[in-house]
Amino acid sequence: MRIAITRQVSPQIGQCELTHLERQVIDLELARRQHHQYEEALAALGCQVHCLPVEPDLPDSVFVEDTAVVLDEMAFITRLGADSRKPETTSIARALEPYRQLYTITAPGAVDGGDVLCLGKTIYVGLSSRSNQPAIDQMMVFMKPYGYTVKDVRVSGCLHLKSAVTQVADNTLLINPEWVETGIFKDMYFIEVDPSEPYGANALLIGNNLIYPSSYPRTQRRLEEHGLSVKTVDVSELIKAEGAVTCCSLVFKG
Ligand code: CIR
Repeated sequence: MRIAITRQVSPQIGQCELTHLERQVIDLELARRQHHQYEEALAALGCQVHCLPVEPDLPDSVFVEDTAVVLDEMAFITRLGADSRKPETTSIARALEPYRQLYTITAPGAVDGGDVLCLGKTIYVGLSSRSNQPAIDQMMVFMKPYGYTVKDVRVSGCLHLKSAVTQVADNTLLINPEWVETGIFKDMYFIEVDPSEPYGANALLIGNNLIYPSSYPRTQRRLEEHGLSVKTVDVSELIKAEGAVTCCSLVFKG
């Protein structure tokens, strides 16, 4: 069984962290409806959705992906790069404890889960404004006994590694080559975002299906032309908070 941990949208989402986007008004009720539809899409694809209570004082707490990385054998709790987000991990550690042995990134390490792309036994970590080398060094120590290799990746122009590249099929990546170099990903086939949709590289793969924002129709067409099964969700309000689809859940085998 697949479990998806999510968290309700905070009433403070309008005060979220922003790095590459200008602040726009976020319609809270619409954001909540969209988030609920996202949860319904996860459930329709067979996930058991475990929605954590709202964190009223943590504007970005809907973006649970950044708080942990859950692998089949273990999980680690991140130390978030933005100070305003650091308290988000406490409740996530509690929620994950029943499922996995937990390790915790400590200072001076900092990493957001959005920077961690797991492809089989290779873990790619974006060196972004949120994630640093000391965190990568700690991850190497945690993960080596489980047979994982950790590789750092330079990203520029976007918030996280997974803003620039995500897995969309067994050996296929959806990528914005302006933000990350393709050469580091060995033996992978690439689908590039449509150049008019730079933010379109973030797709959430559940089994053989993709959850994908309806905001990027041209890239969506490219995915479908490759025979991929795409279920779209409207997450326009979460996009204004510099989020997308991977960032709103932690999905793992229960
Ligand atoms: C932030 O800047 O941290 C949030 N406003 C957006 C985080 C999105 N997370 C993700 O894509 N993994």
